[in-house]
Amino acid sequence: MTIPIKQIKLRKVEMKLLDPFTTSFGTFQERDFFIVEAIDGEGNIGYGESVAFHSPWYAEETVKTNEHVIEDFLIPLLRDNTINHPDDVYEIFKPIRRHNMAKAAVEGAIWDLYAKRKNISLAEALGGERKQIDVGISLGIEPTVEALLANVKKYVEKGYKRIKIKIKPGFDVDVLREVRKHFPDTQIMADANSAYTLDDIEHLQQLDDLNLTMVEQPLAHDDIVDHADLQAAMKTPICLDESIHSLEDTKKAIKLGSCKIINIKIGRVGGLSESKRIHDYCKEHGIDVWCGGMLEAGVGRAHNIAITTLSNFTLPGDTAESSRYWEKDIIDPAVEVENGVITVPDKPGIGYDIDHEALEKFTVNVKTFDL
Ligand code: OSB
Ligand code: MG
Repeated sequence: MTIPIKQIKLRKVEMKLLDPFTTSFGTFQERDFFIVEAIDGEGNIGYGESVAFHSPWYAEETVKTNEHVIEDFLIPLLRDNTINHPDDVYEIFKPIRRHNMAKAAVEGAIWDLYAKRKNISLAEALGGERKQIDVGISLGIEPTVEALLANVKKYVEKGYKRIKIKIKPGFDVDVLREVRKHFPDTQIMADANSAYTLDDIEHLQQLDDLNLTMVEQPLAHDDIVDHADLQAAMKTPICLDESIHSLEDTKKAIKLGSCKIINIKIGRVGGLSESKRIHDYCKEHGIDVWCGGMLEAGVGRAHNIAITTLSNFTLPGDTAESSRYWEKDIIDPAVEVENGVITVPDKPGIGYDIDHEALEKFTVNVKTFDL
């Protein structure tokens, strides 16, 4: 059965995080992105959210490249092809190299539309099993260790299952040692966002004394070779984020021994279908996965929740509750975390309604494309 998409809407949205979020490569507070609507003309609308940032710091894509690629390349490909199942979209977009976040935003809207037309939840459409998912939280670099400790305390008390701490040279081993001292029993991990090189091997080996669940992306964003050397020299499991863009990358990283864990971000790997393939491959090869975050608003957050219901998402992800990011989210209800757990919605599609009033308020422009 084909999915008859009549129209695509590209809605530019501008929001602002409640608090600035600092990583080794920069600080975020303004958050602009696109909400993609896939409309079937029978009253169903599927929603996707683009996750590229304003500047190409984390990855090469930006909000502007997402718009360019969606408008000028992906929508024309949708016009020229028939979609029988959302899995077809990845193949249809294949002539376009990379631009995974642009592709994932459109594919995500089509997955949501597909699930809504079948009257099933997106989680069920993806083959997810969990009704509840465990979540952790990612905490940014703070000006002082005291400020970070206060943040850790706040979210440990709220019940988050694992605390991720952003690190960079000069804010790393000593800081983590201090956090570990105050929180001896908490699942703690670190994320370096590519701030180190193999010259730092001895420095990074000190992390092995801190009982960290993993260290995420310590080395270059485009490396899987040096990570294999580092993993061989460390007890702490390495998790890859930036380096993994596809199932192919996943296979090579596992073959080389570059990591023991993979962070799956739907946008970074080009969509839900590829996320599912990476998940399945990792499951067969004994590699745990978890769902990363891109400071998403409600639509992207709902997609993250749906993919996390798959069985090999065994580690808590970065999908924190809406109120950790936004004064007002664009979905109703907002995402809520209770004792570190999100109850997966069972309504059709992404499972949350759009808060149209909030979405309208944050919308700066809408472009409509007939297919
Ligand atoms: O590396 O996972 C990352 C935020 C911005 C860019 C990269 C990353 C992050 C996070 C935050 O860690 C995850 C979230 O809370 O959405
Ligand atoms: Mg990361």
